[in-house]
Amino acid sequence: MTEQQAKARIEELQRVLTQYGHEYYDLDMPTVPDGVYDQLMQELIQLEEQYPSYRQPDSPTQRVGGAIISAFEKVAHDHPMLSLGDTFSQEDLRAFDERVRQGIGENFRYVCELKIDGLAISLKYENGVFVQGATRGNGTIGENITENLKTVRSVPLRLTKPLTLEARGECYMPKRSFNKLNKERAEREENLFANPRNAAAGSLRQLDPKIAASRNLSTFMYALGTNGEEFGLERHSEALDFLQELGFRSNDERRICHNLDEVFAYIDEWTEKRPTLPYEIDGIVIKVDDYHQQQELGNTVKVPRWSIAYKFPAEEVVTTVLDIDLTVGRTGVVTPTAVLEPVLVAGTTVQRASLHNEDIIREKDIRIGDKVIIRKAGDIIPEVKQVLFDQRSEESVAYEMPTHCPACDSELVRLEEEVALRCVNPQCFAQIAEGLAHFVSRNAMNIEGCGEKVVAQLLREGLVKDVSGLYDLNMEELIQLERMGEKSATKLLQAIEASKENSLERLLFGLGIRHVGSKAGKILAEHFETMDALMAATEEELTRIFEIGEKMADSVVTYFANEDVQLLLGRLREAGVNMTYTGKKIDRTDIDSNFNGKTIVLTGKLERLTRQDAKAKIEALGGNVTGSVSKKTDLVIAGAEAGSKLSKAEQLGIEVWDETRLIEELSE
Ligand code: 0OW
Repeated sequence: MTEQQAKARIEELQRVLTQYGHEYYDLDMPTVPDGVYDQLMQELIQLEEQYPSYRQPDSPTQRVGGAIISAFEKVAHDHPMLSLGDTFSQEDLRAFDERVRQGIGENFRYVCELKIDGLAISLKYENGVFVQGATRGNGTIGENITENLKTVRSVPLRLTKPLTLEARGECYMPKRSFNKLNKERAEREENLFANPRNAAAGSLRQLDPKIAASRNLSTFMYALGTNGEEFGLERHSEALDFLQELGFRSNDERRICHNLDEVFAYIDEWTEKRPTLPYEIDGIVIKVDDYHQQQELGNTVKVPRWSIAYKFPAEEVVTTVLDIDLTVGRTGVVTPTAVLEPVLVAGTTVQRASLHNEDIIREKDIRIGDKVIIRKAGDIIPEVKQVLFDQRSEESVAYEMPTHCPACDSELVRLEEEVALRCVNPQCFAQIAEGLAHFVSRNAMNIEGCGEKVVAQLLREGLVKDVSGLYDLNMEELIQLERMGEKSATKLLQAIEASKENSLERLLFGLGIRHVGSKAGKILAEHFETMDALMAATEEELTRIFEIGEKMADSVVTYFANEDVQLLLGRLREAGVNMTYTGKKIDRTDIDSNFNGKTIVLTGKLERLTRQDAKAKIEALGGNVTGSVSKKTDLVIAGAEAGSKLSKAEQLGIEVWDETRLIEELSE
């Protein structure tokens, strides 16, 4: 390919991938399969690496997320990023309004905006090109998070005009993305984010931009770094329009208000409509619109005098702790939960609130019978905020955590460095029941008609001892269960039979391997393709997979080393449960490359490519990188100090390339 051809190809790919990206991310209507998008992106990344002078700052490759960094550097803001004074009532707002009148008289107007519940950011542009993104930090010094913000699609990489300016706004996580993220974390038994604000902040503070890229963050911009005089702007409302013209997102719900009554009407309207928004807001921001009047009123060290925030009241209600329930999860963790007198909080009836662990109960001294304040201020999970001690009855006694499992009565243990209490009895009824319920659940083996009640009966009647027992069930046994007629029994048996055809990732997720959620299950299934290959995988091979960390690798190796697990898998295999990956392989037949359709193993140390890059490049050209050398392997790439895999390849007469040959072939 000549340089001219490369230049033309790069421009073509930048245009096409920008269009595909817009369809996928903004319109949610992709017109090409993911595989083709990925392959074209890999081609563009590679061509831009070879011809960096043609890499545009707004190339779609800049959205993917660059190298992992070790820490964020500090950056000083050109002008302090002020925060906002808070008000909580109409009375407070009247006082603010009075102060404004004293300062600038009667002839002014407000702009009201929704107060986005995210993280304040600063975006700097030179001649229209995005050059630096930063957090607000303490208002004077922030953190440089440019690489992470490049992956946020609503952050323009190039403005519609070649201007040099700073824009300020809020980066947030939409509710839908927040719920999806927490669901995935719950499956991996990772702790949940309490609210979208924490999730957005946590995402932007990741040192690996690829993680930020996966979190589907967005922005609403609401100010310029200066007061916009250099652009001839005279009021804040014009600045919001100006930002939109330049390519930023600013919130369309803003409204000009000529007096406090209009402000109160706006607040009432959005107090009502708040739950319908696709993002969290925690109040309303009121600003004097005219820039000169803002300057007349000025700022204190921390906050403007020309703007104020009205915060929605934190939803707090009082109710009674009727009992403290203990649930035993599928991994044996015993979680205390307060059973409450049902009460309405932020639009939902709350009857339970997790008490998390014994330390929390001690710290707040929560007892059965206590009157407590329940809180749900923007946080999704209601929590017991505090006990009303003055209403405590004389005979109430401190709550004692149980010493034995409420389900199987075996002694509870507290593993070192853990706060949680655990039941470690592998035969514990509650754990097996939870495990079985998980196995049949929708995202796992998807066996319909096998709800909690059926599971509990199957265990209690001794019809099932573990998940493989499902495949031995027959009609006679099932119809003796309560509320199980002939029809539902037949449907259940059909669902169990059908589940044998599931692709491997469903089985892996259903087995409930610690830290292996549905996403990790898919990654492992796609990579190893068969249960046997996965069972034989070493920790080193596992951690080489980009998304698999130490913790998960260790948990997988430990799991498959366990005798009982091997017996269980034997019974499942015996029952005819499918143990190979049958998910859709990305169709790459149209790629003309000598990697296409080949099974390739990477071994030893690569000097010029990282292993992830090599894997990505090979896969983009239709190759399939697996972890272990077998008769099925077509090619082994051996870097420095290659070990047993190289010798196995030589024994099996498999073609071996060194890294130089790989790079030559990749740049074909
Ligand atoms: N969160 C918001 C928001 C907004 C700034 C400008 C000068 C002082 C406050 O939606 N719509 N408008 C402003 O105006 N600030 C906002 O959020 C603030 C920024 C710093 C702390 C709050 O998040």
